[in-house]
Amino acid sequence: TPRVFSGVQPTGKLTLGNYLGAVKRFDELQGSGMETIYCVVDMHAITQWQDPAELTRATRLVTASFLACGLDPKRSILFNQSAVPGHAELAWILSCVIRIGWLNRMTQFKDKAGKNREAASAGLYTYPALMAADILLYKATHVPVGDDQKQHLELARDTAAKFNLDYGAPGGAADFFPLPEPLIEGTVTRVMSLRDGSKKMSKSDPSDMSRINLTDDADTIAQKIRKAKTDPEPLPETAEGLAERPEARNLVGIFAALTGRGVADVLGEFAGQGFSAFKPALAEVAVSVLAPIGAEMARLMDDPAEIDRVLADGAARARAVSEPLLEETRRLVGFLPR
Ligand code: AQP
Repeated sequence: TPRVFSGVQPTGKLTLGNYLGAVKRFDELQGSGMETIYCVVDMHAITQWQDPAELTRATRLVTASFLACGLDPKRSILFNQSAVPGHAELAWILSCVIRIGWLNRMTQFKDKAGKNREAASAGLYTYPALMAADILLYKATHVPVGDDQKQHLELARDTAAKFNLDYGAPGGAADFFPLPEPLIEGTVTRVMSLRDGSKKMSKSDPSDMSRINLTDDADTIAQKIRKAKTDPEPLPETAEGLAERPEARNLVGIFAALTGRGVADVLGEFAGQGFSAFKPALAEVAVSVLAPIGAEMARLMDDPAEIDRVLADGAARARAVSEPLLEETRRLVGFLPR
């Protein structure tokens, strides 16, 4: 059966980018006939130092946003990565399959490590091995991600193919790991910062004005949209008219994604109007989608024990799915049976 796996790091509050690029899609895939496994990837989060108490809280908060966005523990396996030790074990095996040259090409490492690469953690560098393990541990076939994760997913495919080659042959294991397909779909696959149309909206951006958080209240959302960077031109008639206007394109794309309308349709309504008319309309749409999600998250966060129970139950199911596959992987590598 086709199986979906994806994860989100508990490195802060989820943004509108995480929602439109990932979690909204996770929800839609629950009804697709594919098995769905969604993970709060706390082990990825510590590739850059996290305050421990904050990490604990953010792990519950991301789980609360999963639930508030419609992910259903009855229909999906929802768990946190560190509760299933197989992720770390398979990551080690795969880091011996992955070549250093592959890692050296990863643009996210270059972005996140900044100028002083020598001072970045080794975990930040080998992050793609853990990400490949996350997916292959379940033999997942489909991975919904935002556009920024495309390169890591290609590396996961290359890793699966090389493992199959290195450890395949006698016994017929040549296609032991399926090559996972990226699902990069939706009206906006990359939501950009509200302050800079060339940077993606990110939960770790130092400026809170650059993003809309799922927990922002109505006034904050309206204020952030009012202050969002734009240009002085009115909105164009067609999508081509947005090509050289990254900030305008971003806001129109967000409007379209939130309302489930096409960009052309949105421009049909707003062409010729300036941002003083468009921004209040966008704020209204954003508040109507996000306010109920924020309210439900707040309600769930009042009962952390219930969130922990959901995660523990999901982790037990994730272990049950992955353990036989991991045992087979150990056998292929030549480790003694347990
Ligand atoms: N701006 C975005 N537009 C569309 N999709 C996005 N995603 C993230 N930002 C955008 C998608 O959200 C999923 C979870 O991301 P992650 O938490 O694993 O880490 P990330 O990609 O590094 O996201 P952030 O928000 O930028 O976090 P930080 O600031 O901690 O690095 C992924 O599927 C991602 O594509």
